[in-house]
Amino acid sequence: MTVHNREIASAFARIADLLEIRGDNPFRVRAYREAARVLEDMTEPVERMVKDGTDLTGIKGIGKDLAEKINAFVETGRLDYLEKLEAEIPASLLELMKIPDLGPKRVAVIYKELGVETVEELRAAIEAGRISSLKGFGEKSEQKIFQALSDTPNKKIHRMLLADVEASASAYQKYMKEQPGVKHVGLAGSYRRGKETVGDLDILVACRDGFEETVMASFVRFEEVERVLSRGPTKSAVFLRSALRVDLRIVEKSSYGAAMHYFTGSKAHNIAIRKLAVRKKYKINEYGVFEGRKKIAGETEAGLYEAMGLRYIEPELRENLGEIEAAKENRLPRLIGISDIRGDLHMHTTRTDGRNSLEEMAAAAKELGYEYIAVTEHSRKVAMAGGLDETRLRKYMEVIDAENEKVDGITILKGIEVDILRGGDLDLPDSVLRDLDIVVGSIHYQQRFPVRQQTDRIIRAMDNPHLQILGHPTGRLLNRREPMDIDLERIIEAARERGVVLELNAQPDRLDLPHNYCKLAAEMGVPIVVSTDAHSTENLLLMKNGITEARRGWLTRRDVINTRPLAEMLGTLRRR
Ligand code: DGT
Ligand code: CA
Ligand code: CA
Ligand code: ZN
Repeated sequence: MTVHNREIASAFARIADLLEIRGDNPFRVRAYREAARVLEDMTEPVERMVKDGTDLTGIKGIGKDLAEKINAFVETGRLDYLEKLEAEIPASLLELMKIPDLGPKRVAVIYKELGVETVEELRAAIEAGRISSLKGFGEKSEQKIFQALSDTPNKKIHRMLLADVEASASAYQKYMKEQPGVKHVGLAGSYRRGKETVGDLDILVACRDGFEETVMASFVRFEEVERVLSRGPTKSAVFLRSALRVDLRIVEKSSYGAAMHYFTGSKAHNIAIRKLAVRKKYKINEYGVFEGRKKIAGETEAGLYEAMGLRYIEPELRENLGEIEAAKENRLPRLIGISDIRGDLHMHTTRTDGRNSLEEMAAAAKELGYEYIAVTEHSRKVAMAGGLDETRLRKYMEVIDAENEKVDGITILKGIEVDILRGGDLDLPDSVLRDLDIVVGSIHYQQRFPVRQQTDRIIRAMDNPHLQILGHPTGRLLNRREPMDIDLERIIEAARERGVVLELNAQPDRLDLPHNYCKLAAEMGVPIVVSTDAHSTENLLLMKNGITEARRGWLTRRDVINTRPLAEMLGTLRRR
């Protein structure tokens, strides 16, 4: 049996939640939560470290006690401690914790005082007026909880995709900028860090003195606001019709940089920066950096990093995954940007399940300033999407050749997204794959094989010299489907040996390869291609989302093949 880092991380996160509900020592709660975060981002399989006898306390955030728990988990597949907590505390309380306005502490109170364990019981307790009489609750919060329950009737409350937040976020920013007296409007939090999903949106405003009240009034009047959750002189929160929660804070102009830094986070990055400040005998908070009583930075973020003796750290890197050390030693990567991109190597057209024709896709790509695109339809196995068999593919290749003759200023490459079959064979014969410019191989079926079988299947597919790019390598769909059970380190190594390029699929619910493995791939010398998998001309713009994930993976222009001119790009693909 394999135990994945992800599973250990979620066990630890669960322990943290349960301990918090129980009202346990906050340091212990934090230790579990931090360990969960570290494990989630780690690419080296902890299971293997355990089997190799590596001392786990060498991992950041893992002490002796947690190391023992990991060892036990890997060996037995279970955690006595977690089971003990689960026996003690009903699992439904963890669901209650996700309701806005109900953190672990309040859930604990409701549970202990009223015996409420489920959403239904909570609703009944509210209707009986029993919540408002509890200490620390009151009528206002009872109403809020009730409202939250009606907004999210029994459905799981989950984080929104970054791409689904973008339109509201920029509209809100633009709107706030237009208000009288406003000097700066910044979007902070996980949104600014480009995290794949966001819990809530954090907005900061700096305004002229005396305008605070009107700024606040404007904030809650934004047209997309459905409900005001709280309103204070410098801090308010609203709920948009899209179900996005937005926090606003008004800050002093002289502290705007420090506040942007603090509220951009991540929390782990902030804590690490604060530790560094303590070592320098400084104090740092959302108002600035202080040496004794003297404020030495705070108006700008750049100034703050400078005062800390660090190079400026891009928001996408602020996860406390080595960026502070790198900034200290002046070895931060020069992150890739959207303007580095010269082409897109994965897209579909009306020939299968795309919404726009070949001509339209080519024209739109040209409009974006691209040098080349590859049209990569599905192969026959993906019948739902009208996948092509050899005959239809050959016909389409002729159509593409003809189109290429017609259009100027952009090269259309003939490609395929060939399905990787259950045993690792490709869904089309080598005789036709050989005649294509770009062969992307992806798995679309049988995604639930055991780890060994799934990993072998993918490596077997890469053994075919015609497979040049491995498409959406983990198969994850954010909020909907877990990644496949695969040994990605082995796959990346196999890709390196064979000269296979890994795709970072830019679809907002894929972002696959995930950023931590992009980083690993680059470190192992395996190139990445950022592709949109566009099914329409507008979809070509998703490149931006892929680039954000690439930046979170520390990638530079050099690590990504579609930043290169056509001939050079083709030269980086494996020879067949
Ligand atoms: P989210 O909203 O769950 O997607 O994630 P964030 O990172 O946007 O988190 P949020 O909205 O709770 O807080 C925004 C930022 O404020 C966070 O990234 C770092 C900072 N922050 C919040 N709470 C703490 C804290 O307890 N300690 C420190 N050092 N920073 C905090
Ligand atoms: Ca947030
Ligand atoms: Ca927030
Ligand atoms: Zn696909």
